[in-house]
Amino acid sequence: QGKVITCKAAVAWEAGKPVSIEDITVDPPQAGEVRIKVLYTALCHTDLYTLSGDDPEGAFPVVLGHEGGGIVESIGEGVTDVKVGDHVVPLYTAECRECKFCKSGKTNLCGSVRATQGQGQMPDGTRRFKCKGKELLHFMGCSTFSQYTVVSKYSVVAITDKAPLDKACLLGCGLTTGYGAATKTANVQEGDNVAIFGLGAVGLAVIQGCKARKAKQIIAIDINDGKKDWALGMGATDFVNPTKLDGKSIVEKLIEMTDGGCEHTFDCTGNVHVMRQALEACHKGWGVSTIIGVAAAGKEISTRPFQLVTGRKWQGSAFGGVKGRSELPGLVDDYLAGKLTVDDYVTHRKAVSGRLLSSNTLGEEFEK
Ligand code: NAD
Ligand code: DAO
Ligand code: ZN
Repeated sequence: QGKVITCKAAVAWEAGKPVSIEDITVDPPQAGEVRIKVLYTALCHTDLYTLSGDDPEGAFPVVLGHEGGGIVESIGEGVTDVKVGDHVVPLYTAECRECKFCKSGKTNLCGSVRATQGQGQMPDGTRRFKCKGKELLHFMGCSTFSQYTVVSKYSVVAITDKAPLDKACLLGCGLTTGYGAATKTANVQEGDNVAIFGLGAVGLAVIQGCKARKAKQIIAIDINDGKKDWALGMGATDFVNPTKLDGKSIVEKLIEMTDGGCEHTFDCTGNVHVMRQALEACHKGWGVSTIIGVAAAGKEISTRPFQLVTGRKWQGSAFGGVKGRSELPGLVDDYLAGKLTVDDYVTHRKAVSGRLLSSNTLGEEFEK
């Protein structure tokens, strides 16, 4: 039986308050669990959304964070796929290879730890973090805002130690989500015309996926002109700001640019009105729109059913349709082979007790 570890963590005590760096204890991994020394973590909107209190399912106190990179410190009984010293990325989309979902061959969703993960617990219904006499909840099966964390053996994947973990951590969410949505969920084909709404980390990674598939027109859309150079740098062929179209709608503009509409569109904004635009900018008869953005609680999408009757399709994608334990190492290989840009997404870096937090475009908000 391993020892309890005392370390630093960014604890979210209550909704709407900044996280505070605290000394916490992290219990040893139980059967089927892995304790990870977290070396790097990035920051995603979902962490901030939960911290804000706007997520009705958010519970406190909690250790947030789900885009991490670290080294296995110890393992519980029955853990065979990772060993002490392995470089790993925690997975908020688990892969057990045994449940109905995993065995279906139709989805990357997994049912194994779903219920307990949503409640901030380990799969046995208990927790491993304590601070000031209180137990802290886990988050998305990862809790990477801590120097040590404990995850299910189904929620972690070993990657080559040749990949720098301050970059590989970004594959734990945004990049894999966007790249996989284009290459797996949508399965963009050579010559397709595509449009990407919203150019954060996710949208930029969709662009990379479409470029890898040799899409013809890759039209990047954002209300922020500052995203234009980012998008063109990742492989977009055009940039459109929908607020600067002199009365023309973005749907009309895209239909005009692509001679009838796009083969594929992607929502990477989480805005339900944008989701509708993305669907309606699809080509009649065969265009497919993939929703990646997560809308705020209670929001609903709408369109005229005739849009679907006339052959446009609406679908969604979680974690890019990627099965983490089976497929994430391949994406790391693509990164090391220069096929997938990752380094450019690190825009801010912050050290916590000598360890670096690498982060994406939200870095400044985190530092507040
Ligand atoms: P981000 O905030 O960094 O990027 C969103 C971009 O959308 C911004 O550049 C913003 O200017 C742009 N935007 C906002 N309104 C717009 C509009 N009306 N038209 C065009 N562009 C608009 O976000 P991100 O980190 O890239 O994440 C994107 C979305 O994906 C979020 O909703 C996030 O929750 C979701 N997400 C989903 C998954 C999944 O598995 N499905 C995983 C990770 C993130
Ligand atoms: O299986 O019911 C389930 C939950 C799957 C989780 C999918 C998460 C997609 C969005 C995550 C937000 C970004 C981190
Ligand atoms: Zn499963």
